[in-house]
Amino acid sequence: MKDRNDKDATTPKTKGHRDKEVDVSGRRNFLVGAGAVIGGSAVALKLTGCAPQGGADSGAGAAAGHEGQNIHIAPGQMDDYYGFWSGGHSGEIRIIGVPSMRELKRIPVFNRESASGWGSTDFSKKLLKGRLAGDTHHVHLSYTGGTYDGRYVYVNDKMSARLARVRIATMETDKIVDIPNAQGTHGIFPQRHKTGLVLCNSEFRIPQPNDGRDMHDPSKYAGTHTAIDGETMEVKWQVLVEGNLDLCATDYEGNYSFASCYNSEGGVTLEEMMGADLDHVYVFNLKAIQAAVDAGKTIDLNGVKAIDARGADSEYVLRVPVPKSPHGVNVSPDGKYVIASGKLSPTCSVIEIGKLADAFAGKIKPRDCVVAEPEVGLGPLHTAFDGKGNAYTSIFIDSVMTKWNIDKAIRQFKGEDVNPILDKVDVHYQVGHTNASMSETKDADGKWLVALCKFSKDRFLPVGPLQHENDQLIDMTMDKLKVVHDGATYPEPHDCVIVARDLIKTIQVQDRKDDRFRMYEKWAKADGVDLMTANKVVRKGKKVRVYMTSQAPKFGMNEFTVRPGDEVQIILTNIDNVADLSHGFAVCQHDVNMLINPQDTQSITFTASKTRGVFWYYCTWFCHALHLEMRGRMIVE
Ligand code: RUQ
Ligand code: CUA
Repeated sequence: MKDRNDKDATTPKTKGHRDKEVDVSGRRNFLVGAGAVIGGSAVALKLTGCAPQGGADSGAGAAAGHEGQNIHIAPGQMDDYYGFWSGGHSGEIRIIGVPSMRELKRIPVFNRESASGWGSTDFSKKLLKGRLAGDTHHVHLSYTGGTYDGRYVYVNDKMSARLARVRIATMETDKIVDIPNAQGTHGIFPQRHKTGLVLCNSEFRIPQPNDGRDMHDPSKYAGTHTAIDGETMEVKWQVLVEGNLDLCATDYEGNYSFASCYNSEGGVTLEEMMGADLDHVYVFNLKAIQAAVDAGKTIDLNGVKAIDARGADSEYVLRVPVPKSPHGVNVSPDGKYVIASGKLSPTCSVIEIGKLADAFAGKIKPRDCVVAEPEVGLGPLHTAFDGKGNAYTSIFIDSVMTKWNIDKAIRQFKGEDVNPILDKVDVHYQVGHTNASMSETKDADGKWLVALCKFSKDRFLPVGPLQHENDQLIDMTMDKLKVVHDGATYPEPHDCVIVARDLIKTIQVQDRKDDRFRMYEKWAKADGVDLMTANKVVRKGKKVRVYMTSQAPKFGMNEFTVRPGDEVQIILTNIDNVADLSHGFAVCQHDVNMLINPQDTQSITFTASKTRGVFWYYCTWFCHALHLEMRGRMIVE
């Protein structure tokens, strides 16, 4: 949705833009008027070019008598929540402390990362299969009983249609799976009663199979809704559909998964995608699909058991009509409603999950499951919840967060004269995703709301043509929403989840029982060495394995010798058994650098210099007063 041209056009001239007297009402009137004229058409998107809004304190004031929450985390104190942020086209995940909004860690996933050596180490190369770029949008944690169970984090790669998993104990990526028959894997969501399956949407339709057939006949293209086992990370089944599946959500019972779906026209250009008045929320009947898979009623699609559900509604897929191009789908914490945010329509569509069984049975029309359609503003994208019956929708074009009440919206839809809109607060600017503390669980607690703004414009010191995104923190405990913090962030977190800190348990020293160590132990056994003690060079022809230990402030070997052009594999075990005592291993002139945490083993393979000489290896993580002395020589002779 980001339009760089618009961004240029709206960069504030220089000063004056923080002045209170800047008139924002003119711009709002303009937008609202224009929106009314063009209705839900794509032209609305061009309106992202807006005048700068009010300054730092343009957020609505606190309700009288309630000061709101304290966001200041004093030195030595810790945050109440872990925020898991996707890193967008950086290909990573970030851990942010909430409410301080301090960045606590970056977890490399689909990217190459110099400090840790992710993308260079043998283990990460095995997972990445030579690809070093990714596009993460959606992070979700594994669930048990409707809330986070502290086992895993899952994240999508839109670029190469992959799903990755991070183990929470170590916050390290441990599996990456390719999703066949899919491009543009976008929305993902784990089952919430128990993960279980992780459902993955393909946003781009392709010929099925994509082997050169049907390339010039887009009417034959299809998208896929894929189920992956969150434990084994195996692809279990796929359902073929005709639409572009965007965001994903699951219910709390294990019955359904949901996908917003645009481009019901089946177009391949923007113009072609804008013809119809309606698009859909697709409802996937997981039990019916599983029964068909178990009964062998599937086709084989590149080795995947698939159901072709294109065309009409069936026992597998129901299409609930909603206004054109819905984007976010979010399920309320009470498990009752799916809320599809309108994007091109100024409304949210509220679908009552309890009515879906009747719609699948043909007793009511799919559209009868829509029980409310409140007007929330221009360009609604995503919705968060406070667990008290209120919804908070990010409004892209208006640059606001809208707080609204679900029950009131339903009553209004039935004809009652009530206004479901409770508050709007300006955010800066063009908010994409939003989420709230524990909002994606049954334990949504209504404390902190985050607006992930796509543009920051005038909010930070300028740093050249590429400006930061702006993650804004909002206190949601008062009647009025209040923006309390601006957080500059590197491109481009799409989504986040905010998790109560007591649900996250990590280890500080590697657990040698971890599966990852079996690989190194196998090699060591074959070479007759013990990883924890060995400092030894094992040569097989041109292949040289160097087993080494590290213990502050020394490597187990002061030098080792190889021959020009050898394939050298360093297998390094950090025998330090102390929290926060990590070492690094870098080799001069060889593009080699990796991290080895306490009690960890990592390995990296490279080609030794073709010419003879001395090449120092050294520790890259400050580990000891004698850290700079922690080094040795690779002698190539
Ligand atoms: S989707 S706003 Cu991946 Cu909304 Cu980005
Ligand atoms: Cu070991 Cu620095």
